[in-house]
Amino acid sequence: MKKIIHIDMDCFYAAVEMRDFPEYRNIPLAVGGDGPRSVLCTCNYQARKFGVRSAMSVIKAKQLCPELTIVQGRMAVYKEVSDHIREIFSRYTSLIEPLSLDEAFLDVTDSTACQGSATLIAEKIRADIYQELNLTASAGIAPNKFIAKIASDENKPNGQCVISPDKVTDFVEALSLKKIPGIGPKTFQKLQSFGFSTCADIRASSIANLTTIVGKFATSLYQKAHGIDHRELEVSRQRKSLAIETTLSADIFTENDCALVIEKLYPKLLQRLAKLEGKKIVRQGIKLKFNDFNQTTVEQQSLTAEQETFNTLLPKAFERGKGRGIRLVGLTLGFAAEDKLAVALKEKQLTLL
Ligand code: TTP
Ligand code: MG
Repeated sequence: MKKIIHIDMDCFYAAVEMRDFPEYRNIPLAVGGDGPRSVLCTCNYQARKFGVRSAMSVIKAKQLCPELTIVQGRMAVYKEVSDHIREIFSRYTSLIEPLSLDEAFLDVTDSTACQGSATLIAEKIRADIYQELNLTASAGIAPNKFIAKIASDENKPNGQCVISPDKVTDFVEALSLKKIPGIGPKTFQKLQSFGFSTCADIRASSIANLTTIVGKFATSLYQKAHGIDHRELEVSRQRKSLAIETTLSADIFTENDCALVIEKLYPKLLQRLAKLEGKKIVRQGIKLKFNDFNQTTVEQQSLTAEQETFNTLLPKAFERGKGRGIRLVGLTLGFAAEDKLAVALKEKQLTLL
C-alpha cells in the first residue's frame, strides 16, 4: 500500500498578497487579471464568504461583494514561493509530482523521515512552510493520489486529513460525485438525472450501465467510487502543450478582427516556443471564448506552428459563435510525449551537474 501526500497552499496568490501587505489581511481580497473584463485568479476566505470564487468575472465578483479589493498578481513572487515549497518537499522525498505552482503529490512510501509516518511528514512540511514562508498549506494523506487530492480539501485552510486504508471505503461511500476530478457541473447533472449523487450510488451500479451514461469514463468512475487509483506519480512531468491567449478590451464580432488578434499573438507564441527546448509539435489549435463565457477549440494535426494554419482553423471556430461576440482569442500547440529514457537521462545529467 502506498503513502501519498497531496499538499495544496491555502488561497495561494491571495495569501502571498496578505502576507506582504498587512492592509489586505482583514478585508475581502481577490487577485485578478488586468482590466474590468478579466476574471479572478483567486480570492481570500473573507471574499469566499460572499460567494466570490476563482475564475469568476470581475463584474460578477463585484456584484456579490461590492467592497472586494482586487489586486494585480505578482507571478514572479508566486514562482519564488513555489520553488521554495518544492525545496521543502525534497527534504522528505524525491518522488514529487508538481501539479501547479501551489500544489503537488508526494510519494513518501519509502521515506524514512518521521519514522516513516506520512501523517507526521505532512505536519512537518506544513510547519516548515509556515516557519520559512509565513504561509499556510493543507494536506491530504491517503493510499493513492485520487483520495489524497480530495482529502487535502477536507480540512482547508491550514488543516490536514488522513484517510488510512481502512477508512477508504467509508470515505468514498459518502463522497459526492461533484468532488471527483473530471466530473464538471454538466456531467454531475447528467449523473444526477440517472439517480447518481454519491460514490455509494455508483458502487451499486455496474460498469456496463455507467458506460451508457458517461461512455469511456465509466471504468475510471467505477474504480474511483471504490477508492481505487493505481496511478504512479509522474515525477518528471512533461509539458504537453503551450497556450497563449488574450482577453480583449472589448468584444469583437468579425472573423477579420480575430485574424488581426491572431497576427498579434503569433509572435508571442513563437517567443514562448523558443524557450522550450526540443519540443516536437504534433497539434495546432485555436481557442475562442464568446461573450457568454462559453468557449470552443478547433485543432488539427500539425508538425509546425504556422500562422497560416491558425488562420485556416479560424472560420470553423468563428462559425460556432453563431453571432456571439468574442472576448478571448488563444493559440495552442500540442507536443509529442517525450521519450521516457531521454527524460530520465536528462534528469540524471542535471543531478550529476
Ligand atoms: P487553487 O489551489 O485552486 O486555489 P487557491 O490556492 O487560491 O485556494 P484554495 O485555498 O482553495 O486552495 O489554485 C492555486 C492558485 O492558482 C491560485 O491562488 C491562483 C491560481 N489560479 C488561477 O490563476 N486561476 C484559476 O482559475 C484557479 C483555480 C487558480
Ligand atoms: Mg491552493
